[in-house]
Amino acid sequence: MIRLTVSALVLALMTSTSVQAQDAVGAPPEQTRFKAQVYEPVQHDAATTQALARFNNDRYAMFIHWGIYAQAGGVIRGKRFYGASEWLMQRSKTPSAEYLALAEEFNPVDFDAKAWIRTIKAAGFRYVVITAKHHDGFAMFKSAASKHNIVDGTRFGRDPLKELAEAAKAEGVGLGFYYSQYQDWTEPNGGGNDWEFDPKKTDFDSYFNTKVVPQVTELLTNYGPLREIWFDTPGPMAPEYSKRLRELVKKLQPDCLLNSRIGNGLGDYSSPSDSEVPPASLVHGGDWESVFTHNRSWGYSAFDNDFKSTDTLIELLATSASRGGNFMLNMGPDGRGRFPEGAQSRLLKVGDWLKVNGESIYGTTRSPLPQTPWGVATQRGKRLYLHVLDRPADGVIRVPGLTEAVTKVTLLAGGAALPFKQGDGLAITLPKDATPSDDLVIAVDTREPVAARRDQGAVLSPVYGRQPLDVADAVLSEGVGLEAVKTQLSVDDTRKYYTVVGLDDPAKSIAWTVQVERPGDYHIDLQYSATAAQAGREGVVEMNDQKRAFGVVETGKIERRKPVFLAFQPVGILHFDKPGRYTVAIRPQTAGQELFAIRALYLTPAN
Ligand code: H79
Repeated sequence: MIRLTVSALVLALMTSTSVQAQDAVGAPPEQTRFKAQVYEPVQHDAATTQALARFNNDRYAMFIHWGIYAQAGGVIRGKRFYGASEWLMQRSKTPSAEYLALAEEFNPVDFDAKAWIRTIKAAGFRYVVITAKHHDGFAMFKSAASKHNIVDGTRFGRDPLKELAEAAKAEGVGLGFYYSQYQDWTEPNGGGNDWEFDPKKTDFDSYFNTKVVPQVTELLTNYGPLREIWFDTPGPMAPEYSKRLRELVKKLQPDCLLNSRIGNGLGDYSSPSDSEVPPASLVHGGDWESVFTHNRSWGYSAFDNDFKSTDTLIELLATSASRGGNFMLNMGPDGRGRFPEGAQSRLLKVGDWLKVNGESIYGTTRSPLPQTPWGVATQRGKRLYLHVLDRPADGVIRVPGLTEAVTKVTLLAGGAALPFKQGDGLAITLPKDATPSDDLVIAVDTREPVAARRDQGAVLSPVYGRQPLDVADAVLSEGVGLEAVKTQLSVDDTRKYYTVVGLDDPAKSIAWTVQVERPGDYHIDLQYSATAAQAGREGVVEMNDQKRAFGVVETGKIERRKPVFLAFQPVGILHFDKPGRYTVAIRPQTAGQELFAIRALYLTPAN
């Protein structure tokens, strides 16, 4: 099971999936670091506020990437392109006429809207967002604005979005559409196709008026009420276009939500980077929806069966909910209109888990607790849900500092009461026969709602392994700032993590509070990257009067679209002589260069 804190990111460096949309178009090619986004509550009009209440109640959504790229499945002219199959045309620099020939073969005779919606419902998804038009410009719906649409341009001749809208409505599943509003590779005036069209001659205004406006109007007029329009890659699109799009959508359907990728700060809710759940410490409220794809491609890829396990999906869902956000999971149906078996079987298992444990996800609010080593929490009034993702060796789940009177503790699955003690916090004993692979959910009922205590610091205990302290969770002294870095995992797959800038003087530091459960020793390891100029810089890890000095080694530069190499450097041992709260800090020993680009400090029991 992958923890979503830093340990997951470490694993992700070698294994995982995704791409970052915001900088797909428009970001300077040399940019390697990005502003860290903070999630804050925002004021909205009444219709939007109401729609967001439902959005936050839903928590779990299905994302579907389906287009004529599914027919190719990642292969063109006999050559395989790894990763995002919906980018096939761009990756292979195929001219429009040749790419659009895929439409002549595309005939998804196995498409069955009712069966799709049945699966979506059984899998526990509350709404579904499907690609109406991706960057390739081919519309998966009947459109008068472009002949490149599934009804007029394929022998299939049906409108799958219409059929899906009807089936979704009948089953009470919400519907939304993905629409690529800037990139359109088969339109000479659309964005993104520099292999065929001269960007200097692109008349974006004409494209916007003759295709985007009419198609978005069709989508909001012909398919009933929509939950959201999911725009993507605004690139360099001017604010007036985002504004016009927003006004158009809200005029036609005032309660249709818009994601932040409409561009220019005009969305109703935030879309973090593709495949990112924001760090808990950066979420101060607000509305957001994380998107992940089940394997490594968003569209169907014939040679990608790397589907995330059921446990990982539940963990992503629970972690998003614990931070107050939605989890939208993508899958790419194939050229015949079938959900890949490897995806479907796992999705249905998540659905089975939700049938028993859905109460801990739907309609919950974010965790009031600080980082806990056993997993994450969600809340509903006077009930707290503890998602046990990593079972402690001694089978005791501790919630330090929980002072509200606990009336009852039960296992959500089956409802068995669990023994607990309340003193200095809450300690719950897990049943011995619990299956290790389950995401066990424990319901804790309290007399008063558990109050927010997110700043109490991470828990250190010898019953857990290594405890990551992420820089996103650190207290930064004045002059030190948080930034995001992207590391390339594979050809088209990046992962975001955080680092700090400005750590260049002994007066500056980054620090974490930790809550020590039992006295003991902990090994320190530092995870960072450093350039040749930073090699040999000296720093110190401090805790009270214990100081552990270290020297920095070179790992290499952070370069766009390349893997970032990270040192994992042992520094020494810290001794905590009694239970309680401690501050662990890092500072440079001398003024000069930045010390390093640190990502996390790890503390590992060292008895
Ligand atoms: O729709 C899915 C992606 O196709 C879309 N967002 C999700 C939801 C997306 N658009 N842009 N990006 C993701 C980021 C693009 C990254 C790129 Fe590349 C890196 C473009 C060119 C280099 C990856 C690798 C895609 C083509 C090659």
